[in-house]
Amino acid sequence: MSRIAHEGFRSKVMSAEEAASFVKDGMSVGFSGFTGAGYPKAVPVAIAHQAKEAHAKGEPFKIGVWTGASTAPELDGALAEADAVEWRMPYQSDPQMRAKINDGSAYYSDVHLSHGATYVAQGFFGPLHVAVIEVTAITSDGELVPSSSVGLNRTYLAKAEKIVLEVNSWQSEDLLGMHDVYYDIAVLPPHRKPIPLTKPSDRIGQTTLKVDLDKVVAVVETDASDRNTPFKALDEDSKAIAGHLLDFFDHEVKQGRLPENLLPMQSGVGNIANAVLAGLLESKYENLTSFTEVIQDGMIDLLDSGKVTVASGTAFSLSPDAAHRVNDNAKKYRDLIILRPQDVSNHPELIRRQGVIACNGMIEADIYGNVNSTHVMGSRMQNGIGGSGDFTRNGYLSGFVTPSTAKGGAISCIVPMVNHIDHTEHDTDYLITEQGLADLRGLAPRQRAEVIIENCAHPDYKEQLREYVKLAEKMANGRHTPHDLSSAFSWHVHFLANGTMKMN
Ligand code: 0RQ
Repeated sequence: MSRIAHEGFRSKVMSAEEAASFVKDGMSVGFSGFTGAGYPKAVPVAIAHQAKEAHAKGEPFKIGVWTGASTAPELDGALAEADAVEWRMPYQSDPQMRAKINDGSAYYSDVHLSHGATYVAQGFFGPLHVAVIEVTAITSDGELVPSSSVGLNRTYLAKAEKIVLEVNSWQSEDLLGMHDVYYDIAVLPPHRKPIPLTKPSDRIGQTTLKVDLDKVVAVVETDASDRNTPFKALDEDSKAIAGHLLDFFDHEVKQGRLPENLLPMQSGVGNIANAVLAGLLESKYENLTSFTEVIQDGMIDLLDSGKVTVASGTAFSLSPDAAHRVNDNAKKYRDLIILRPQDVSNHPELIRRQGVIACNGMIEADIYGNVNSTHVMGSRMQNGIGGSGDFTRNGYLSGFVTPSTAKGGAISCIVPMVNHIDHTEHDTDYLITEQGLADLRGLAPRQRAEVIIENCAHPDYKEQLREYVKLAEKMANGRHTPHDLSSAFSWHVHFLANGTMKMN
């Protein structure tokens, strides 16, 4: 049976190539898609093709690419490869898009994920010419059943001048009922009201997205799976990191600072974050809840085991196996998982009210607890800040996890001064590497340096860090946060020149 139950939309069905022709050089396009889920599969590829044809004729063709977060080769990859991206926001992780950002041919604005909706609605980024949104189905009363991510779709549908819909029959029809699209948040300041959500299981909106049929210029039918990148197998380091976090939870429960079933958990993207969830599966904790943005494999296992009773997010980010499991059993998961717009899943008010425990990956931290989540050696963008700032700034207990070294030990992930700051010392409650955990709460900078070096740094770099601290204390113009400004970045400089941060 057709997924398009409304004649008004059926009459607009056309090919991806015809739909792509509504996108012209210089336009801004809002695409659905969040961490490899729910992105349009056909129209972006057709836009990329159009760009290549224009370039072959010597004509310009570049667009603004606005998404929910990272997408997939068929969207970020195809548009980057066709050199069709003028400006992009927000979080991305595609290797081809990353290459264009880092060679300077695409501009990238790395905004917090919770901010995007208001910025778009207020027109901070200029007009939105076209929205290209994947949906699971169109109902008989002309509303849209979202697919495997919600992201910024509510905002893009409301703001765009023209709308292209991709109806993807690969997505399970049983997704209907999983989503919670809250519309009152779309009211702009000064008219906003408190958001009536006090726990992850609360439903405060509707299950479908509204759309103005008059703005819909094309409907394209697709049948392709989400990107689905497998996670790396759990290694000893990630198991050790998960172990340290669980010990920390045990301690906090014993102190009466966390309840027996903890507080709603947020866990970030990436392999280590997924490993932390796997650690929880083996733990004694029961009746856990999650208020997060991405639902990874580890969370599905926790829901299957009954250890987590409900997970609230904005998107899936699953391996092929887990994606099939969720798709085949969407009827069961729609009672356990709630997907919301990202300005709700990442809302500071809700994170603070619920006391969310935030745990995210990082690139590096410095001896004082400042954290770099985004940049490699000062200038190269890795992925973006994503929602890590939303959760870290507002969490009840906020921290970061990483192996203590990268690139086979040539890089220390604990450095004298981070090469870029995404999260300041004021927001970092704990840091964890496979070496151990640094509980930074209540510590002054010099006390933090000692705990971070002794508990988190790799043995190969401990002495070098201690030497830096001694030098900093000698050279600094103050004793609060001592730095030797002339050598604070010497570790990064040494790596760029010699391929290692080891000085001796
Ligand atoms: O490089 O890809 O060349 O091998 O960085 O590192 O160890 O695979 O780590 O997958 O857990 O991702 C911070 C990127 C960690 C992620 C980051 C190199 C390393 C490797 C990736 P290769 P790993 P993970 C909510 C939360 C920001 C957004 C966020 C991220 C690559 O967690 O994007 O938290 N976070 N959102 O070799 C140089 C160092 C390095 C380093 C690692 N110190 N220096 N390179 N690498 N440490 C979800 C969303 O917002 C959507």
